[in-house]
Amino acid sequence: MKRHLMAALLATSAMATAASACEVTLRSSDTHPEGYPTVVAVQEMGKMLEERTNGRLCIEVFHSAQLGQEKDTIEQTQFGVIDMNRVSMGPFNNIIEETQVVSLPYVFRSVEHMHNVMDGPIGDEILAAFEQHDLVGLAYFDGGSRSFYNSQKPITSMEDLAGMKFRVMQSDIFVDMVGALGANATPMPYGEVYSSIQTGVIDGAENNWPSYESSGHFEVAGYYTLDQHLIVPEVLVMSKASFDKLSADDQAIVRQAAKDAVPVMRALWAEREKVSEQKVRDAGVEVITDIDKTPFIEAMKPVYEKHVTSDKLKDLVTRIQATE
Ligand code: BDP
Repeated sequence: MKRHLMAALLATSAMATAASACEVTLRSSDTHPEGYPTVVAVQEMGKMLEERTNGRLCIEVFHSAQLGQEKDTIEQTQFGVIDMNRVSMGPFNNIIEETQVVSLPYVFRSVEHMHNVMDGPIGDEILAAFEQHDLVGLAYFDGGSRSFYNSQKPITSMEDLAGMKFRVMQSDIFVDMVGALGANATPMPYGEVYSSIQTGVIDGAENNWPSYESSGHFEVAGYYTLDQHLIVPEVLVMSKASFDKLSADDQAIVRQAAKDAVPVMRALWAEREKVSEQKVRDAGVEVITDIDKTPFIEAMKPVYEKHVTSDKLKDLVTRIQATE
């Protein structure tokens, strides 16, 4: 934490001189590299802000985990050291109860179903839950669907996963999800996954096409099985401390610009999924598409039983499942 805090503070002072054209430059964190859909979408949001506030507000995106790994940057955003953060909902699970329901395996039937839920009242309700945790939920971004990849062998059924070691995002739900499939989960920061696969500390991980490609994980884990166990939305949040410093007018402009960045992000995402898939296929990755998801879905029962216990979460899950 301390090291990251230092890095963030140094970046802050560097920004103060570099972005002198803007009255306030909001520092936004992203683990992904320059050109990744989430990074570009927040940069586009920044352009909207600058235009709509006549240069009063700008955004600088610190991509490629320059400000640290997600668990730490989330803390820093809660403290107001970082102004904005684009993160998967997964790392929020252990902090904000409501985010757990959208991180449950197979809770969404499709990306379209996820959009319908997140674009409606349930999505708004979950965004509002961030406020009790020193964060302002601004908008949801796409994260496609996540599937397992590994360095050892083609996985064609649940049985093939037995005893294998997979990295998961730092959330108890994902640890239990992997356990319920008969494999072992190792929660670790995204930035450590490449070398951990390379050195054999883990056999693989799980992610969507763009992350599998941009992280280079496909270079060290050449078997990708499209079991699509998770469709976890991503979220753009702002530090409540930073948000509260803005005038009511500027707060409204920030909220609107975030919403307006969503269609930009979705278009970029759809395109990048295809490009990333092609790139890893061209690199010779073995992609297993013929997989029966039914046993995977059935194996998730104990995960739901363990994690969906409060009335609030039960109600949310029921409403998600009832959404078209
Ligand atoms: C990517 C998400 C990113 C997560 C990463 C992970 O966009 O927010 O950090 O997965 O697996 O798909 O940690």
